[in-house]
Amino acid sequence: MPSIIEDATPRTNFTVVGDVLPSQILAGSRLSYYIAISVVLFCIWLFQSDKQKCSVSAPFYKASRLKWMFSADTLIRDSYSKFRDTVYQIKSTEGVRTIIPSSLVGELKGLPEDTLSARTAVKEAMLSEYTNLCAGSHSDTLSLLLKCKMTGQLARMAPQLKEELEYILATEFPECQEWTPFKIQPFMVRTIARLSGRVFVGPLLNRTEEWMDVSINFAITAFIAVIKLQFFPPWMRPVAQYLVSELRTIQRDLEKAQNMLTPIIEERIRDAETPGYDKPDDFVQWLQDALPEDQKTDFYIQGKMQLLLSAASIHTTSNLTTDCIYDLAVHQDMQEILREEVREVLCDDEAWERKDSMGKLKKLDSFIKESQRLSGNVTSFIRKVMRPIDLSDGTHLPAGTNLLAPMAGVAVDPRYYPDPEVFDGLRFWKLRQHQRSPSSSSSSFSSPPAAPTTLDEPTLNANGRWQFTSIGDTAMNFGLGKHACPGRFFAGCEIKMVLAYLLLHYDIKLREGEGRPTPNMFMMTKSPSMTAEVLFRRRSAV
Ligand code: HEM
Ligand SMILES: *[C@@H]1O[C@H](CO)[C@@H](O)[C@H](O)[C@H]1NC(C)=O
Ligand SMILES: *[C@@H]1O[C@H](CO)[C@@H](O)[C@H](O)[C@H]1NC(C)=O
Ligand SMILES: CC(=O)N[C@H]1CO[C@H](CO)[C@@H](O)[C@@H]1O
Repeated sequence: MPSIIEDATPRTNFTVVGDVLPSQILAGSRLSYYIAISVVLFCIWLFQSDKQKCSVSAPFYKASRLKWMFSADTLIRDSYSKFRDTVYQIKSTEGVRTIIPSSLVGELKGLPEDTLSARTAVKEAMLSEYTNLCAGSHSDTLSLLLKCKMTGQLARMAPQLKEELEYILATEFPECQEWTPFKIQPFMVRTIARLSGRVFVGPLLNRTEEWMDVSINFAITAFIAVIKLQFFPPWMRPVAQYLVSELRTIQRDLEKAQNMLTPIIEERIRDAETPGYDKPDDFVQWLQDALPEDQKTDFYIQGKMQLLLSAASIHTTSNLTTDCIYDLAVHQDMQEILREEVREVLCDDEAWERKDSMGKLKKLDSFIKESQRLSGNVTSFIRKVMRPIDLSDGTHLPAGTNLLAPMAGVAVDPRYYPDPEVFDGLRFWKLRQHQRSPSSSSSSFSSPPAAPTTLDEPTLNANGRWQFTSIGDTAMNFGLGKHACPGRFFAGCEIKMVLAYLLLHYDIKLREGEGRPTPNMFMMTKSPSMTAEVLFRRRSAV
């Protein structure tokens, strides 16, 4: 089994409050010394008074820091059901957060960066001054390349992705002649890292364990570094950073990435001079072509952008794929429904490569979106107010206000999603059918929700708003507005491929008597169980 992942992924189940400092955060040398210091700091931190003055004229929802740390999803749900369409505030571990309801987020999503900044908010959340996790002026290049180069050409990548998928299944997935229990989460991380790696760094590094290792672990190391730093009050961080060994690991990883990429880029620059040279088609090359002349040989920045790209894409995508597997295991009936669709659309090898194939998997698309609705992140739309904003309900947001949207609440608001607690894999598929032919309204869904949903993608067709990749004021899993996730089309494509392939070849079920694996909740990040096993059995007839 993939030992790298096993060792590197945080294994702690962050549900026991007594075990407040995840053991993993303390791992390493000088353990007992570290524990002592951390416990003292944690107590100071837990009980320190919030001197921050709040100049937003909105009510507060009272909750302890512990609640924010370990059960942010219930915190957001409960507070949302109390305030709903009103702006309210919560004290988070890093100060006050102002929560913007769906009914008002529409007024904000179009505002420019110098008024409402996504970059500053993310930079601060990642404590970039210490972690160095920020692409700076290159962020826009990154988004632009994903939007232009990647999204438009997904079909072209399909054969490579499928090849890679077959390879990893052959080498790292159990035989499964009989029902075989398998820990799917670590496998998904490696699968997605491999598929993405093929498109990010191309075939040269695709199967190098060292690259897999760095690209997977960079995000995890960064996450731990940020959490450790957050335990120290801001004034202590300039000194405290020397206690956080992960910060040095981040630097080492950046150097590793640089060293691995350098020979490849150098070779390409040399080859480019040969007439008739056929440029490779991957992110390394797109970036090469996009960078200004004087940065084409800046291998450090190119390595860094690769790692930031991996950090933004691997765990987000693999976590959702894992959640989909858990949901498939619970909802046995959906497997045959989806398999039927997959068989129809992907009837032969060429179909996998056809431009519109993935788009035709509408039931699967709906299933993935439904999984995401219930398992997705707790909050979204992380923004910082740079210039004062007045909302139409009279709320004044002064500069410096930190915003969040209460996604975990919106996702189960019956006004937007009827029977919100029910997992209905075909929920969005039905909505799409409904929109296309209003006359043949299905009984299970007769009144379209009054959600003020708007589309940011002008190219989407009429039923586009219920697609996995559609975003709107009540569907914020990929954010909203100009900074919405530019990788979501690729993510959708990858997830569909993996699920389609697994559905065709395997039956999936939970262990006898077990329910759906419970998610982990830690610091606003909700993620699927890392240790749960699901049973797979190879299907004789595809
Ligand atoms: C299921 C998988 C994914 C989820 C849930 C997800 C979610 C998000 C969210 C919530 C944001 C912030 C948007 C905002 O604040 O408005 C974001 C930004 C971003 N995502 Fe994703 N993402 C996923 C996959 C990917 C993939 C596969 C890539 C790359 C290929 C990617 C690249 C990015 C980048 C570069 C940004 C920053 C955009 C900007 O600031 O302009 N993401 N993503
Ligand atoms: C969920 O939110 C947290 C905090 O805002 C963020 O660090 C994490 O990357 C998000 N995860 C996904 C899947 O978007
Ligand atoms: C994905 O899941 C892993 C393991 O459950 C977790 O450590 C990580 O924070 C999650 N990442 C995101 C972006 O949700
Ligand atoms: C270095 C390496 O193993 N590269 C491989 C990347 O993937 C392609 C096809 O999947 C292989 O042909 C390469 O050998």
